[in-house]
Amino acid sequence: MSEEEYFKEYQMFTIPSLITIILLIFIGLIGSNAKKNPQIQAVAYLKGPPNSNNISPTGNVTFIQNGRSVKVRVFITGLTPGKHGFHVHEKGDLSNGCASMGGHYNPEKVTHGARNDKIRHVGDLGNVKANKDGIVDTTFTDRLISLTDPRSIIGRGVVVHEKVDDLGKGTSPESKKTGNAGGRVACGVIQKFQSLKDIQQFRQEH
Ligand SMILES: *[C@@H]1O[C@H](CO)[C@@H](O)[C@H](O)[C@H]1NC(C)=O
Ligand SMILES: [Cu+2]
Ligand SMILES: [Zn+2]
Repeated sequence: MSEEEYFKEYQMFTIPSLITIILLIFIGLIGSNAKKNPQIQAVAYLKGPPNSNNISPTGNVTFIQNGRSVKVRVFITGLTPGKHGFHVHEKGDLSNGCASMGGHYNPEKVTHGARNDKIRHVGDLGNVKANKDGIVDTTFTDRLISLTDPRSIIGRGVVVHEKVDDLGKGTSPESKKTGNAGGRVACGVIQKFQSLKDIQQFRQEH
């Protein structure tokens, strides 16, 4: 082998392997970043038809997976003052407004209950309380809903009801099914985001 031939062969070997090494370092960096920031977030933007005062409820609900529990942040305006049933419903289907979102998300086929009950629908998040100006601004943590499980709530619907959810403690049979929370005044589809930047992007586009 001449010196020139040797050099060519040497080059052919080193350049592709250099590229491979650089790629591997890159993949490693991306991987370790994903581990450092495992937060999975989702948002539902809520909207409803105008109420008797000609006000349309609007709002947003943010979900952040935190280990096995999910932090839920709720902002809503335009509600009537007082408590309103607040659930994850089975379908993220707005084709017929909030009516097409199906029933409470209930993969275990159990009875309706309160958020802190042992037996409840996965989607049973209790009530949110609007102040005298019709505003809800609240945060809570739930251990049953999830953004990662096979039973994830991503792609399903958030529904706010006209009336208070009796949490399954009422006397009518309907109590153990829906909590007698009445009509649906606002709803939205739960969408997954990797970062706050993605959420801002989505807001600008909608
Ligand atoms: C939700 O609404 C509140 C109040 O209008 C706002 O400050 C917040 O940025 C919104 N969050 C998202 C994720 O859109
Ligand atoms: Cu509901
Ligand atoms: Zn329920």
